[in-house]
Amino acid sequence: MTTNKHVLTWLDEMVALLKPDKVVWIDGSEEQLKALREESFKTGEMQPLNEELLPGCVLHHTAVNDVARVEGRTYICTKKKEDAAPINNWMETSEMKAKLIPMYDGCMKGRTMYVLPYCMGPIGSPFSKVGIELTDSIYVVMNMDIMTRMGQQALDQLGDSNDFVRGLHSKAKMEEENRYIVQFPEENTIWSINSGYGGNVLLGKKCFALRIASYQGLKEGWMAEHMLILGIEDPNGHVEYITAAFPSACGKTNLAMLIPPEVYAKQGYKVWTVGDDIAWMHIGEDGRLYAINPENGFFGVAPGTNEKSNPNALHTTMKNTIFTNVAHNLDNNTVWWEGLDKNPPENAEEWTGKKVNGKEWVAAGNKLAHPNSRFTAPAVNCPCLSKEFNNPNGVPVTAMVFGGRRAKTAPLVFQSFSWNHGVYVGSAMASETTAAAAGAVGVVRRDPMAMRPFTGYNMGDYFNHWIEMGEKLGDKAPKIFHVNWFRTDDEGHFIWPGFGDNMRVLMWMLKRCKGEVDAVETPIGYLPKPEDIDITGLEDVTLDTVKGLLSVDKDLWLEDCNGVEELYDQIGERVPAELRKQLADLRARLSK
Ligand code: GTP
Ligand code: SPV
Ligand code: MN
Repeated sequence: MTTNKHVLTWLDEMVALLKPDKVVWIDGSEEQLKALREESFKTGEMQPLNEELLPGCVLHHTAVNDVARVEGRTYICTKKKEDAAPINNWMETSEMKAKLIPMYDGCMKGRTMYVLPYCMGPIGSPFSKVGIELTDSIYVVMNMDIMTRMGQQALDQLGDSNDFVRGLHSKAKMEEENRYIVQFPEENTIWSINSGYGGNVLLGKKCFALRIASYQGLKEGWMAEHMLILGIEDPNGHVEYITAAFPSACGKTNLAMLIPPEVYAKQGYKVWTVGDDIAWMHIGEDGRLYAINPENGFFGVAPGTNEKSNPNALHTTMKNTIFTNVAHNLDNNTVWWEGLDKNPPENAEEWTGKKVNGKEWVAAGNKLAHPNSRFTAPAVNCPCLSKEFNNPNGVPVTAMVFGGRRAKTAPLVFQSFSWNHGVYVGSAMASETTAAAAGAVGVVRRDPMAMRPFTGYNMGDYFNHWIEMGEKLGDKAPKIFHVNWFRTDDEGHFIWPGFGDNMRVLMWMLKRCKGEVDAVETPIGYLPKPEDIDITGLEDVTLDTVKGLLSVDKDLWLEDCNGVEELYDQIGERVPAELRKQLADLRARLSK
């Protein structure tokens, strides 16, 4: 399929190490994929679902100890410690290789190795990049087919170039204690072993498109961010684009696919999805920032997705979709998850594959689907997919948004005073942890720019890269905002309705960007006047509710500043002086 000698030389080395029985190149053809699906049904790796209700859809269960990203076992390996540490797990490159090579040695004996070329970003885009993943998993091949532009087209995009990411994945013996997800950014290389779960093994996604790409962006002057990309079309057909970084399982897919509330829909506003998880952003010829989505599908959280919260996502999953760790409805061979509807199937298999009476199981407080169960769905299925999805130049970004799950501190929305203040706001992000990563859920941790688990180099250098991008963009830089959909009342209920109604907040942002609305200057940034958030048609939200959502508790904020300082101290001397100054200025404003 290729004469690229860089590819072929590397492949020879890897075959010698892994010793597979058979090597199969994935060309991306329908025929080949069909044969692989059939094989996966035979081995039980995948189960076919109801062809009438869910055409082309399949179900997969992972091992019970392998259901989320494993941040504690994810490493950035560089020659020098200070280039990756201290937020990342670090190990020196050759030391890590010495540790992993014996595990890889012969691990594909008796197995087939798939050689999987893929392109991140639209074919033909100057901003796209190619990777090749070697894997012994059909699940990986089928997922990568949905999530990337896979096969011959990717090799054609690469040509004779040596600029491709070398990805190595083996399920090996699936030993939890020997699970490693390792990035070598200085060598464009990813090694993943002993896992079969999404973010650990679909190497084009977090490993390449964020960890490796963030490092490439540093070297080449662009940005790889954990951000959705959406467009808001006004009644005249003019579209403005917004990107937003929220930590894992904090609402990117939902915001990216939102349905406008009645008050906007009837005026003719529309929302278009460009991406739901990752944005690669370059400065365009006109000096503005342009974003492409490197992915070709959605690897979305299933629980909570329903006809009301996110109908676009639900419809996207109705055909040619892979479901991972959801519940199996055995009556009609379909799928179910918490929050899909109020009728858990009685005749069910819960996510581990165990047969249960679903109604009784759920009534007893158990979950039928794993909280991090996912769908892998093709972007083309999405009813609100942007016409610009394949635009090789991307879309111009008007506003950038940071946000997380904060029960109290952060107000519904505020705007930063400047780009550098916005970088501070991103660096100071904090959120309650979710099921997307192994470990405790609901603990507040600092998650700068939602990139804590995904930055492929020193976090201080990363902050500095943001500041330098702002210098290059000058007055063409997007405006930066912060949101919080997750404030709770005294009983722990979310106060803001969220989901589609989040558009009300986005509309305020766009007005700010166009200079069409005033704001209140506060110590933390510009806040809306409560009456400027349009609550027409909302039943449970009054002007007083909005006032409450916009209130800022100075003592909580001063306490939060201590948390930011701790983070900066942990990162150490590479934290830009500008951000230390932003922190000092914020404290001074809060103490006045
Ligand atoms: P990753 O794919 O892990 O990066 O997650 P994501 O950021 O795309 O998160 P997603 O949109 O899948 O949302 C995760 C969870 O948050 C789901 O259970 C949603 O139902 C819930 N959620 C999303 N948006 C809102 C919102 O506006 N309000 C509330 N209360 N919950 C929300
Ligand atoms: C996330 O955890 O942010 C995800 C899912 O988008 S995974 O691909 O597993 O990283
Ligand atoms: Mn994500």
